[in-house]
Amino acid sequence: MTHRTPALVLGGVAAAGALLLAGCASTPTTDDDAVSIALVRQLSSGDYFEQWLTGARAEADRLGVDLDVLEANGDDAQQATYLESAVTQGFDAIAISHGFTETVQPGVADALAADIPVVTFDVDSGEDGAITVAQSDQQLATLVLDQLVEDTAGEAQVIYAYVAGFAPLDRRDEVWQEVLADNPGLEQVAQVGSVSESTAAETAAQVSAALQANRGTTAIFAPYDEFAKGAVLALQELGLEDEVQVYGADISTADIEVITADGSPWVATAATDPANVGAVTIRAAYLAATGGEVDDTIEITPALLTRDALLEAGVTTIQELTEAFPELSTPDIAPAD
Ligand code: SR1
Repeated sequence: MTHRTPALVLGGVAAAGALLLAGCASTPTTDDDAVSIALVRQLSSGDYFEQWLTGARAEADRLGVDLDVLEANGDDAQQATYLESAVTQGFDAIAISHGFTETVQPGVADALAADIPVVTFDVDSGEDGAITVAQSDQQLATLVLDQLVEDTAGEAQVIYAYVAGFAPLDRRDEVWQEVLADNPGLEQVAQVGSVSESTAAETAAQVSAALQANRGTTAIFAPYDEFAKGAVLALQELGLEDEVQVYGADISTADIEVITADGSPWVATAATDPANVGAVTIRAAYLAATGGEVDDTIEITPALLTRDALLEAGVTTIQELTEAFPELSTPDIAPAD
């Protein structure tokens, strides 16, 4: 299905964006002719979110968009406040990354009632009128879990990292539950996980405790790169890198370094290019704000990246990765000039 909103009188609404947002660190909009987009994020720390924002900013620059980034840093009430503030100020479009339905639904409903298009990434707004962007989380989990099942012949004691309530993690969890049901030789011996400003460190402590309580562990399913990095840290601390393998999600230059390091237990990840996903989200918001055509639902296909494949390709950075795996760039999704 395709979404089309009436073209806006851009100068008038952009002027409203020139107001300072109370209490936020955004740059006021100054170009009256530019399309203004507010990007309201729940989460910002970690490689994934940093790279995503780099891609979003670069795409906004390319399109001449005035982008105001409102970072809630994990504070849900703050995210709701920023969202309502963006509605009041009359941005031409609002993009939202992560969060929870109960946090964002009122603001999204208000934005849509004010004819401000909304693009959500990785959060269910509970509102039909919003354009949704997601990685194909089901495919992402399937790719990496197929690898786990192949490597272990379906026989493994697995520590699982998961925090319920985050839309992408919940979608990946559905696949994990199916894989567990289909492979009776797989046993989940512990569940760990924490999403915070220091996810990797907290996950490392939890994985370390779980490993010591479950000496027969042979695999860790950690479908978020901060979880996977935490799992690797725990294995290194306990000297278990040769006995337990990590199956993760996401990719970054820092992740590539961890995966390709000598003796790394992180043997596979499934990922999109986060910068590309940020760029797609901004293009969707831009098209919606300017009366362009954009699909109501956008899904970005991930690729399986094994440690062996990264080593064979000689990839050491995300830039080299996107050259070696060109399918990670998707300029044809929501194209805009
Ligand atoms: C807490 S949610 C973390 C996930 O959000 C994005 O979808 C990334 O893929 C990451 O794994």
